[in-house]
Amino acid sequence: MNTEERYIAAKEKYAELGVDTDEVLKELAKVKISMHVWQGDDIQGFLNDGELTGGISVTGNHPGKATTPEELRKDLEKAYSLIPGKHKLNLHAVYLDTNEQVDLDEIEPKHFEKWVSWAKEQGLGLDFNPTFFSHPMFKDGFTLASPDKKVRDFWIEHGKRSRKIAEYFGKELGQVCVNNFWMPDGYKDNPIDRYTPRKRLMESLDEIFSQELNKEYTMEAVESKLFGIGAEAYTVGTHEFYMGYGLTRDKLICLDAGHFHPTEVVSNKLSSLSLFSKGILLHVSRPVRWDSDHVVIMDDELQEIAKELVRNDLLGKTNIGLDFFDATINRVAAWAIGTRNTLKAILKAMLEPIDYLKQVELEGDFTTRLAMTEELKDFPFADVWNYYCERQGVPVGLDWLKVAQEYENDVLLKR
Ligand code: RNT
Ligand code: ZN
Repeated sequence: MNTEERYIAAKEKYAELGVDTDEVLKELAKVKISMHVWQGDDIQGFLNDGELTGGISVTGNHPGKATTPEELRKDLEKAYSLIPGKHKLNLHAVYLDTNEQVDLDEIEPKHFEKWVSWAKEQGLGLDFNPTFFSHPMFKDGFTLASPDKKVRDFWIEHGKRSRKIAEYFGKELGQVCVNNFWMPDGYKDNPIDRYTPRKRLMESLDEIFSQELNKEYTMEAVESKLFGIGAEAYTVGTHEFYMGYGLTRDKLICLDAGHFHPTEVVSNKLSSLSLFSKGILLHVSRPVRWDSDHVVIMDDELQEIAKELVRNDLLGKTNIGLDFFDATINRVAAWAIGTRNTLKAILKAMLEPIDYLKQVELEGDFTTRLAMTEELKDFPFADVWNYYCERQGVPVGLDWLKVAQEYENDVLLKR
């Protein structure tokens, strides 16, 4: 049987449950994933060749890493060619593309013009992140919450400038640019004063956000974290801090799947958060024992996140971003695996007879609920996925790996 014949058989099987696979594929085509630029070069960027510092680290040295914006864009094009649908790219401030020598407190939209024209050419949207790490002004583990006003002012200026760039992206590309704020501020060991740094962070953020920007162009998100390398005992921007901050300041809350206690899951937070927040930003990641940012695989939590988004009709108010970085494998393949898995999990969630399952739950028929959700695990969702890939003109099944390997031999290994 070819891909289409398999699809037709799968379509019949899902139709028995009342699920219309053609409709599902139309819905899936509307889902945009914001693919993160930083998987392409291990969060190096082009501002300096400094070491990665500030609560994040990348391990591995697979050959062929992009070292110029041109190389990185070529790699991204290859990755997008392996992923069905039209998506977004998530940039970080250190990925500026300019010959000018500018520091983070001097960046302007013009330093990102080349990314914008490339995004237009590729039909991609853009998201953005100010970079509050890997910089000499990251002093004693602090940026916006620093006790030193000079340090705070440097980063406040950077934050303000990042907003202008995000606004420019949104205006140019005709789709909202989500600008996400994460900073690693914290102490390695137990602090005496947990309160004052948080107050400083709140005040710094308020200053950054003091100017109103057009929400059709850009929206801001704030990302919490339980701990980071070097900030194990105390991280200023915890979940509670940003729940309070985001909800009172009309910001999106960013939930990174790796930023919580090891048995705490973001999937269980989405329904609550959605009752109170205007929108959500997800950093889909995979923590292995800690915030390790492994490539996203089709594990239980990924499927649970997808089910929450689909069952609760949250796709419209959720911005789905990815956040992982593995330098031990082909970086283009890493993008392809993580992004395809995220889409595939959403498809799988869309293929459930949701109304029926909600009904049996309401009626207290927990036996049917369990029997059916278990049986659904064996349904032929991969046949639907493969057909979707074929229709979208991207490789079916494992065929994408050959393309990535050829690219590695022809391009990456020659760098
Ligand atoms: C770090 C945060 C943050 C970064 C990116 C590069 O723990 O998850 O989102 O990964 O800003
Ligand atoms: Zn993140």
